[in-house]
Amino acid sequence: MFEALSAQDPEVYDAIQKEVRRQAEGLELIASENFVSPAVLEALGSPLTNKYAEGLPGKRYYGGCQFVDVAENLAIARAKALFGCDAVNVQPHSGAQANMAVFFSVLEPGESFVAMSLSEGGHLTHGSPVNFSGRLYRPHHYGVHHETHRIDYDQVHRLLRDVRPKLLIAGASAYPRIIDFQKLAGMAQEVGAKFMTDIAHIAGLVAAGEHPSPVPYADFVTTTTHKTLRGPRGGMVMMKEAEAKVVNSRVFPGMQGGPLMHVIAAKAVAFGEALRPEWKVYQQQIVKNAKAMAEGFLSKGYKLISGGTDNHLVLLDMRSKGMTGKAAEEALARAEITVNKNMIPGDPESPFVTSGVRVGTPALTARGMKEGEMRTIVGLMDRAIQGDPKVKDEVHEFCKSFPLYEAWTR
Ligand code: DSN
Repeated sequence: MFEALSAQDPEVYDAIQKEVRRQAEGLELIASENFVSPAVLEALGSPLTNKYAEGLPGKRYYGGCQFVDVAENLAIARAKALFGCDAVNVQPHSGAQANMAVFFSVLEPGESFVAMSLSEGGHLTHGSPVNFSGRLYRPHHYGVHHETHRIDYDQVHRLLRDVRPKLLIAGASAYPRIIDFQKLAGMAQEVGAKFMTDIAHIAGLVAAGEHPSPVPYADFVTTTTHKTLRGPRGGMVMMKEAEAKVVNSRVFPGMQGGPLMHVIAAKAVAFGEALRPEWKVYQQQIVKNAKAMAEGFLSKGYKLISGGTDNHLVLLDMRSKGMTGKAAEEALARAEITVNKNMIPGDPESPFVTSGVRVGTPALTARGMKEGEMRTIVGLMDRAIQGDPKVKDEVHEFCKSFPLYEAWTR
């Protein structure tokens, strides 16, 4: 692996080698990350990166697209089979761009929409003032009940009736519970708003039937392809057939130039993997592992936002250990356990400090770890948080039993 690169560019080669070793020797608990298969990596590293293919399969602005058309048609067909959607655009370079394509399709600048607040578990592209969604449009945010930490559906209903927006968005980046998409769709319909769900975090669970699907209820379902879905970095928009023409034109030429055909081929490979029976077992194990982790933390006296989890992530309230999210993230990093500090509902700290830590199980589960390993990892994390310097060596030793990307470090 990497013969040409190591000979030609030792500096970049060295950075890649160190990153691959970091991924293999440490414990990855960032809830939005995962480890793709060697087949996905091969498609990503293929000469399809060379091809310009503006337009859609069969209707391109450049010649020579007959083989990238095959790859994109496979990605489209497999996405439809996986999620049961009417139509899909697999070209968005990222989840943010998938969301942008929907904003551009539904709203004019200055118009209102309703979405979950980032500080309560939502996402940057759902109306943060520092993001295009908050700068170009007028967001009205709902949150969670501060005792139960469940979405405040009554607040959503009130906001929709007061604002009467053209768009309701559901979806989160730090919400450990099931989202009732059907209920939200009914509320959107009542006020004549289009309904978009951003399932980036839970897409793999949705595809495997481990979280109720929004596809029957939503006009648009956006996602990234690299989180629980375990594909290459990227995004896509699923939609009702009636929305497809406008969304496709907002992706290109509205927002992007040439699609990344090597990434689209890798999306097709990942969707192919997700259509296999073992995929469901993997997604079920992600949820079992998150529940085992939640129980482990509860037994060690940690407070959890909402008291537990239904999905792939757990949100720890570090105030229960007298620590900030930042201090906990740093203590875990010293043991090569990677997490991210995270705002919790009603957080008194700034986003740079926070009171929470978000942990997720998709990447650990992709390495073959199960509930027993989750209990061991919680023990290691608890000791690392308390500053035990011996944990780092134990993490390295533990990870040797779950090899990762060995061919990439030879
Ligand atoms: N950055 C992603 C996450 O960690 O949830 C969302 O885009």
